[in-house]
Amino acid sequence: MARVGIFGLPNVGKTTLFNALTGLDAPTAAHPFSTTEPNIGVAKVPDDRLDRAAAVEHSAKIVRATLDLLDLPAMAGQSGGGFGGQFLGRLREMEALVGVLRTFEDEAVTDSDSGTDPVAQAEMLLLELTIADADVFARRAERAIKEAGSDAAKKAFAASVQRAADHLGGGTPLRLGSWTAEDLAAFRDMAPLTLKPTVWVINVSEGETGPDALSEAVTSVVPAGDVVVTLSTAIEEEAARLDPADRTELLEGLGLGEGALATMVRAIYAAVGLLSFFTIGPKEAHAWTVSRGATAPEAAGKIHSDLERGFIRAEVTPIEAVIEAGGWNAAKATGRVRLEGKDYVVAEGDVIEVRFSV
Ligand SMILES: Nc1nc2c(ncn2[C@@H]2O[C@H](COP(=O)(O)OP(=O)(O)OP(=O)(O)O)[C@@H](O)[C@H]2O)c(=O)[nH]1
Ligand SMILES: [Mg+2]
Repeated sequence: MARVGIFGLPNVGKTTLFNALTGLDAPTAAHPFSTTEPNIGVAKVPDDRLDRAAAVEHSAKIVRATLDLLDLPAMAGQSGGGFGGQFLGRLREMEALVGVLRTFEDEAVTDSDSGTDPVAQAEMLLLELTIADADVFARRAERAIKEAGSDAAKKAFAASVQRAADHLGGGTPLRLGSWTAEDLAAFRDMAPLTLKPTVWVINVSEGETGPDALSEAVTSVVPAGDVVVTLSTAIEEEAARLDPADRTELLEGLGLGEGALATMVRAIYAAVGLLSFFTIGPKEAHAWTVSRGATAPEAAGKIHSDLERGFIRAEVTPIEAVIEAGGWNAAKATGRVRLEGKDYVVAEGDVIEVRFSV
């Protein structure tokens, strides 16, 4: 399962986002540095395809995919107070990061540590992560060079780490470099923050969907490939507390569709190389998680080891086909379900029924 760390400047809505994603009630406050210890929780991955498929199939239960979330105390703000890099080590354990950028204005919630310019915040946060990596790599390079002696492999390792240290020392995140497989293997132990896939959340005022210009501006200062999502954490938290029908009404009433959290979580999934496939039946509609490139038997193994061991074939169709047809059996009856063998590579959104024999 993927672990995702939320970071940002003080009072920008990190814990509000964490609550929206987990349904938990971690304390939030109008004063900066209100989070003093990391919050840990599990986010159910919102996916309205699963809800719609469960509705047509009359599934008794819905089981969602999950992400492990960590909400950290704020990084040092412009006033220089706070925790600084103290908690950055915790981010190294994560597979992906979510950087929260504040644009919402609220007199009751001081922005003296962050400002409301998302571009400035993104640049500041990137620089902090880059400096933290630079520090770790510079120290490791020094030690590696000393230890290498005349050992060719150790010398190559030291050279890789030194190149990364120089790159970082110039203020550039590692994901803006080109690295060989050997380089990346050498970096692995340092778990560099600036190599982690990052999703940037622009936290806008309630009722705003946020001008596209803002997200374009942020996109232009973060490394290519990072995803930028605009949402209001306050609205999303409120929506997350409602039951599904009321939530849909609130979000659709605001023109937000299934809500930006779904978009954000799917972006995280894609960034860390995960995808969802489904099993849909009267008992339950179930979302499962596999790595991109997983074969049908590997996917079957997520459901039960017997299904992988005794895998014969899989019946497969996109979840949209199940929804459109009005259920799995109807999809089959209209010829939309195909048979796939053991080499089939699972696609995002597949509904799968495994034929097996043990
Ligand atoms: N008006 C408005 N207030 C918000 C929004 N998001 C969060 N807040 C408020 O801003 C304050 C700070 O939110 P938190 O979620 O505690 O922010 P944080 O980034 O976790 O703060 P620290 O942990 O102290 O760094 C709280 O009073 C929230 O209710 C928003 O979109 N609009
Ligand atoms: Mg907080």
